[in-house]
Amino acid sequence: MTTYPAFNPDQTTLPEGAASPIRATTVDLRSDTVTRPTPAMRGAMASAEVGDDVYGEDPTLNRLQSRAAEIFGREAALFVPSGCMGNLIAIKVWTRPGEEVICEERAHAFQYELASMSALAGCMPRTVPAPDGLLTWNHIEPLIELKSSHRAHTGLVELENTHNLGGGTVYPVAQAEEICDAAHALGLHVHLDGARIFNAAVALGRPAGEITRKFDSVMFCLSKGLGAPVGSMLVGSREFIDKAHRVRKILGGGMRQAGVLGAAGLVALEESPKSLHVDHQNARYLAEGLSAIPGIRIRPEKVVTNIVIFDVAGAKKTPAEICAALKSKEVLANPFGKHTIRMVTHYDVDRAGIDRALAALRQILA
Ligand code: TLP
Repeated sequence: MTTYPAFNPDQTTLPEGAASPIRATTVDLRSDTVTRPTPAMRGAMASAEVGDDVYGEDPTLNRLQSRAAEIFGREAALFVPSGCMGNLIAIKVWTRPGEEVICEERAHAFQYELASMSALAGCMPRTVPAPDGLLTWNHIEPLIELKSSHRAHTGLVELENTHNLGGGTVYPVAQAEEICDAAHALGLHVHLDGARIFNAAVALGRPAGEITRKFDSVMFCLSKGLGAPVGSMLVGSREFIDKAHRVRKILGGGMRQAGVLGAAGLVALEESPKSLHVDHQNARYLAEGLSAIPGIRIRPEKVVTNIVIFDVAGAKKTPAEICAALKSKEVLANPFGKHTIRMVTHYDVDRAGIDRALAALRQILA
């Protein structure tokens, strides 16, 4: 089974003491998490009406939660500090300690969430590799165990859309729905790590609520391509959200005047999906440019959202060396595997920035 290197943002950050950690001229392609709040978000934050959310009295957060529930066609939603916490809460709500969570081998919840499902929910991941990270029911069915008195029982199925390590790949709706239907027929719940579900929705040309309607719970991030400074959402039934609310508190995620964050989240939710297609166009443009550089291997046609993962096994430098060289040219990217580098497009990087990244790579690999 493949293991993935520790995600090490320090590899590409500037030295301590710098006035601003990232210079305005830097092309930062490490992640869409680096997006800074837009002027509209900052304005909304400054004037947000707030209250104590632990009492359920923050009007801005309540508005954000109602709007998220509405967009996803669900009974309720909950604001959570991070995507990791959102996934963990869902796992804790749907499972009991000692159960297994079936997920793809490169799932974020398995690779990059510090084994929280084991440490804090008492669950064991049961993983299976799938092409481009996209599971089918045929991958999942043989892993399900519901009766044995020897083996751990399946507690939950978890999918990821878009699939980060798969390269921002998108589930065909019918494939995801078949999994949900088949799991439900066995009495199993299905949680979606939809950190970038709006990217998937834009790529499919269908509303986020429609492509996720069969999942029992969905987590999506406001703080990635949507650009909010902090926060993710869980959506689901009233009963699920009531339980999630308690688990959030257990995990220390009860917040007070969180409306200042929610205000940015509301702008992110309403405005940002409209321009994600530009990030996708830039990602494809980047992938096409990369495919013409000797030593780099990538299939541009596979890049359908904002994540670009390319293979540098054919270059004479390691991913870490290449990223260090890029950094000296004020282009930031993350090594993302033994032979791979990841670049993620977002609204803080324009076409000229992509051209700079491509020119820097051409020089480094020449
Ligand atoms: N992903 C981050 C890193 O952790 C790798 C990134 O830069 O892409 N699900 C998925 C699919 C994610 O990509 C991430 C973050 C999360 C969950 C966790 O979200 P946060 O960072 O808000 O806890």
